Amino acid sequence: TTSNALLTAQAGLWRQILAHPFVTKTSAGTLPAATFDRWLIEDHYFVRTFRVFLDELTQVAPSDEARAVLAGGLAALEPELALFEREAATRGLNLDVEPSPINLGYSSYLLASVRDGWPVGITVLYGVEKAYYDAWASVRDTTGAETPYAGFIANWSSPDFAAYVADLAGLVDQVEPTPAMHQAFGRVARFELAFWDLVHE
Ligand code: MP5
Repeated sequence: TTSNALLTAQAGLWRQILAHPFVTKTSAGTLPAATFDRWLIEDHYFVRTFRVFLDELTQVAPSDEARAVLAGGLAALEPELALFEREAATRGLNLDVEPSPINLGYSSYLLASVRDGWPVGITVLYGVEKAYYDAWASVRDTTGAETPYAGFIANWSSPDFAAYVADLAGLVDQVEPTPAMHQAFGRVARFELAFWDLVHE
């Protein structure tokens, strides 16, 4: 399938995403509080831009089926942003901070990718969500109930999120893979790694 071809072409980077110390330390509860805070602030900006991206991608979606899948993703962002804002308030964090250049680059790339049309845009969406699902699902069953970040891990490794990512793969699979799609998927994989490197360093 097209989704498998995209993943296979990035197998090396994908392994690094799953094994990233940010993921393993979040799961183990050994992530320094300041590292999680940094991620929370950066990712809040990313998710807010992501909401605009989903909205704009919906405008170029080719079918009712695709629009329905994307509407589900948009709806899930409301409780997700509420989770970010609750956690930031609890931790006394100011979310209104200038994002890092890597975050600005990734967020801006999301929006730019829509101009390349549906095949590239849905590839980017699939890559963004698949990276988070695969990373957090890989530690879901070994994360202790006492870990302070369990709610975040659950958000991206739940059966509902798994079904959404499978629906996105189904939409990608309706398109024949192109070099532009492979390029976009590789960009997402590199941005994901750079984002975690940035907050983890
Ligand atoms: C996601 C995210 C998952 N929150 N942050 C990054 C850097 N990549 C992917 O996207 P969403 O919208 O939270 O499901």
